[in-house]
Amino acid sequence: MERPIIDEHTRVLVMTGAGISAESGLATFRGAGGLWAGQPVERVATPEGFAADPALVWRFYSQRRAQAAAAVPNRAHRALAALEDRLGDRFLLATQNVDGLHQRAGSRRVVEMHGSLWRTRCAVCPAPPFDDRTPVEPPLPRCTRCGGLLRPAIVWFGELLDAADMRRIERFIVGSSPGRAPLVFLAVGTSGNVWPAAGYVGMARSVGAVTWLVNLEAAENVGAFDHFVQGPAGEVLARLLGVDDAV
Ligand code: BJW
Ligand code: ZN
Repeated sequence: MERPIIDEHTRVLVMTGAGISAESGLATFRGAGGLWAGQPVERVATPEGFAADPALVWRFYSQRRAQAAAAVPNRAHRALAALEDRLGDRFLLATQNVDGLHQRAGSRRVVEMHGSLWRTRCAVCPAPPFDDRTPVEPPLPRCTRCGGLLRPAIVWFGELLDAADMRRIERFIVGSSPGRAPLVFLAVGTSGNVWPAAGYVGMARSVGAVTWLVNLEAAENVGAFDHFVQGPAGEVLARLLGVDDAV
């Protein structure tokens, strides 16, 4: 079977989405049985939705906190942690996921592009986000600095991603150049629907990266990839990355 060529010069940028946590029992967003099936996403994944009904949004995220706390990392998370052990600073993992399962599998060079389920911040003032694992119920918690409502530290639709996070990903990409430090771009378990995440494959190609997609079905941006391996992330990554981890 064909595999990405990863030698002592190769740098690897991995982009993961909800599909990588599916084998840990966490629901993906889109499609039948997804988190958004039967629910308009604007109600729970936009600042306007939070302003309209903060208790509903907190209920949704409190359930997600409980589900993610009960989940354990799977083979796919572990395969990427093992790859990072091998590559060190030649590895970066950009995840759209907010569940923290990559870190629990041992990944350290992780950019959480869409924030984290495990942090809370003020919806009004720039008080720094803080670690928070508790489910939230009414009366909803308020900021000790300004009295505004607290909210999950998640990037919702229409909100800017953290500029430092984006710079870190872009620097990693431009740190490679054709013929010098070859770059492999590997996307796993993502629908390729949401920007800017869906656009990084194009940026990687522009510096000569070889691009791979591992997904259960063809992603929206599948045409931007050199290789598409269809299948469940755990099994496919173990094969592609040569990790012998059948547990
Ligand atoms: C498996 C599997 C298994 C299942 N193995 N695979 C440019 C063009 C067009 C629009 C825009 C644009 N730039 C910005 C926008 C607007 C917007 C956007 O992208 N809209 C699109 C929907 C069109 N983007 C934004 O608003 C972003 N902000 C921004 O760019 O600011 C500047 C700006 C603002 C406004 C206008 C213009 C510029 C912010 C995006 C934040 C997204 N946040 C969310 C919600 C977080 C809340 C939460 O976690 O609760 O993040 S959206 C949701 O989608 C979540 C996910 O991280 C994200 C991606 O989803 P993902 O991971 O792809 O999951 P699924 O469920 O869609 O797919 C799973 C896949 O796995 C499937 O394909 C399965 O087949 C597969 N699979 N089992 C392998 N076992
Ligand atoms: Zn505040």
